[in-house]
Amino acid sequence: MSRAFSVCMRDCYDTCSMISELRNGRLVIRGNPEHPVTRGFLCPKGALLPRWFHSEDRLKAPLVRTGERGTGSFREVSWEEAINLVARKLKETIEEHGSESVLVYQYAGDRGVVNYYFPLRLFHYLNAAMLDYGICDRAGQEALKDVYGTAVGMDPDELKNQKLIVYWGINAFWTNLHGFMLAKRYGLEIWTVDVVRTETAKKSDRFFQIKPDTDVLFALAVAKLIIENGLYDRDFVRENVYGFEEFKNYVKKLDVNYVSRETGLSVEEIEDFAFGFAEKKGVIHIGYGFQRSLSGGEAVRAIAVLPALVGHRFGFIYDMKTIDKSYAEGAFLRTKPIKRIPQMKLAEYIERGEIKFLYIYNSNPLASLPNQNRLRKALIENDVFVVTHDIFLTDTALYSDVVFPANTFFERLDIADSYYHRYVALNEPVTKAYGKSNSEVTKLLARALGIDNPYLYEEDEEVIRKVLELNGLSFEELRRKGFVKVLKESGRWETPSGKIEFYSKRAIERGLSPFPEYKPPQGNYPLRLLSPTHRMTITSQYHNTHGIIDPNLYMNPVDAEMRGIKDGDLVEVFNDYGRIKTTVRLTEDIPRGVVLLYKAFWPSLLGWNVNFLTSDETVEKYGNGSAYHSSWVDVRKV
Ligand SMILES: Nc1nc2c(c(=O)[nH]1)N[C@H]1C(S)=C(S)[C@@H](COP(=O)(O)OP(=O)(O)OC[C@H]3O[C@@H](n4cnc5c(=O)[nH]c(N)nc54)[C@H](O)[C@@H]3O)O[C@H]1N2
Ligand SMILES: Nc1nc2c(c(=O)[nH]1)N[C@H]1C(S)=C(S)[C@@H](COP(=O)(O)OP(=O)(O)OC[C@H]3O[C@@H](n4cnc5c(=O)[nH]c(N)nc54)[C@H](O)[C@@H]3O)O[C@H]1N2
Ligand SMILES: [Mo]
Repeated sequence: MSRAFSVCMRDCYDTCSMISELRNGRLVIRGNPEHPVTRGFLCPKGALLPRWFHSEDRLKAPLVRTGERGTGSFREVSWEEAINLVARKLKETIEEHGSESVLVYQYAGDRGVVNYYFPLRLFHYLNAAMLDYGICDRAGQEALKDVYGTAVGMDPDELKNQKLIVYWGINAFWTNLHGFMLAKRYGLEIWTVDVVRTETAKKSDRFFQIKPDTDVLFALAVAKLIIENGLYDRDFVRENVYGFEEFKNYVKKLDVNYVSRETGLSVEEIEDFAFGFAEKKGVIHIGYGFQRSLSGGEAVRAIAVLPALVGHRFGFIYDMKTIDKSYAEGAFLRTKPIKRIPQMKLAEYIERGEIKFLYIYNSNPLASLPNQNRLRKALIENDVFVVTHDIFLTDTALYSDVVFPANTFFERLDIADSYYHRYVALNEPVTKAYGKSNSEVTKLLARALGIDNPYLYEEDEEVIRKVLELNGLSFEELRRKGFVKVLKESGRWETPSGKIEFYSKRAIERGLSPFPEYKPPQGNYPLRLLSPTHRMTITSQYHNTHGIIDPNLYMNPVDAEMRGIKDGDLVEVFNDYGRIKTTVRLTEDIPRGVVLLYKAFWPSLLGWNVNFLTSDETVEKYGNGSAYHSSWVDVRKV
């Protein structure tokens, strides 16, 4: 195979279309210049994909544990032995503890439609337990459904008709570079609302530096000023908004001086935001990052109101469900209802003895889940058989009984859509190196289990063709260009009233107030610990291959001085979940009362990562969404 279309399959907004080839045995990649959003340039971490692909560290043979869990004692075995062992254990577990004691844990380590979904067919067939996803964007999903009935917002191609975009709690220059460049290219004014003066903030026309967890107040105050100054779109609101009068009365009570004190924004800044946003009819890219806190859901509900006030039907960007992928997943193979286990409660369910067999792929929970001390203890102390399918010997693999080597997306056929834009892209194999794809392993397991259902043996290309066909798309067109845009009607508001609900009936049904509510953040340690993304990584990926790891604690100089800490000092960061030691970097980009450690390198590299300190509380009313940012710590010099 010489030239091929590839897709960067990372858990990333952009889902870049690329052109790949093998030259003298080395992988060479470049951006596909035809792709309207990703436009032929790669982000700095994507450009290093060949290094990841050729990494010497890639797993080459299946492993079976021989010593204590987590110590890395394994022996290499044949595929046949590994598959038979896993199949036998799976059978025994189901016979002894029932099919719901088997949990398949997967996430977006690779976003290929086949590679992501196909293994679920086997676990549906077995009636196994599955995740109720809560690690990433859940609270915001629930919040937007309360207001719009859906979390699917604007097609970013429509940015060309806009004047102002607000990046609210998203570091787009690092996490959605092509989106940021699109906004620039279309000449939009760019504002950022963040706690930290991020690269996005520095590159914005305006930056609103807000105190953590106070976004709900800020957004409500902006709404109040827009309404009370008559700057909202009266016709649009009259026709399309449910509960406007009630909402107006609700925000009337809000004292803007109080909002200013709580948020740390001056009254003038709040007014500037309100008046400018109304005048330019702003749209908002609502970040995934900032909603991972105890107040994230309430904040997203409040923010969601603003674009509607100025007349947008769907003036927010959050999620995009371009194609229906349910055929690939095959829930129709199930004969019992699904037992869903909240993703964030993995440790708790293991402790309770409800999970006896854990099958993990496309994810590295022993780096990415919070409260790692608890999770690791749960795995060591309870009787649970763990199988991990990964490209590398991650921490999760280290804690497993059997490890299957995975191949990469450069080695197989697949397609992917994006959660940001409306293009579906083709991924063709370029070459073969090590390991097997997720669907290959699924088929081997099904065979070893003696299952003869044809859906478990469907060829990848067949699955792809069928998914495309069900979505009215042609494989041939995809083959010609490498991508295809999915045109969709602008959606309807799937709320109980059929309108945009400023007074949310769904929220009431879920036991919440019809309006977003503010609760002052509270912690039992003085410093708020944020753990956002790093420019060069994807959560736990690439630290081992791109040679970049930033373990520094970032801190405001005033907080440091109070503790006798100087730039470069070795410090201990601690709370009730754990303690870690690292060097400190002082910067005024971080406000007082906040410290920052980037998420979430392999703990096996340095003996820790930020998730030894993060809170495993979940936001129950918002789908048990994660609350990483609602973690509190103190710091002392060592
Ligand atoms: N380079 C890179 N790109 C990535 C990833 C990566 O690891 N690295 N991860 C991918 C994944 S899985 C996801 S979900 C997305 C996430 O993409 P983003 O949403 O951009 O991610 P974060 O950096 O987690 O969070 C964004 C910002 O929220 C801010 N923040 C924290 N608390 C608050 C608050 O209370 N209010 C406000 N207004 N802001 C707050 C943080 O300071 C941070 O700058 O990125 C994807 N892309
Ligand atoms: N402290 C803190 N922690 C966080 C966050 C935070 O903001 N702060 N963010 C959270 C968020 S938003 C998310 S989405 C999660 C993400 O957390 P995870 O779901 O754990 O994602 P990754 O760390 O990207 O790990 C994906 C794994 O899949 C493997 N993989 C890649 N391709 C393939 C393949 O083709 N087949 C197989 N079998 N494996 C493959 C990779 O090698 C990697 O080990 O992390 C969460 N963790
Ligand atoms: Mo995420």
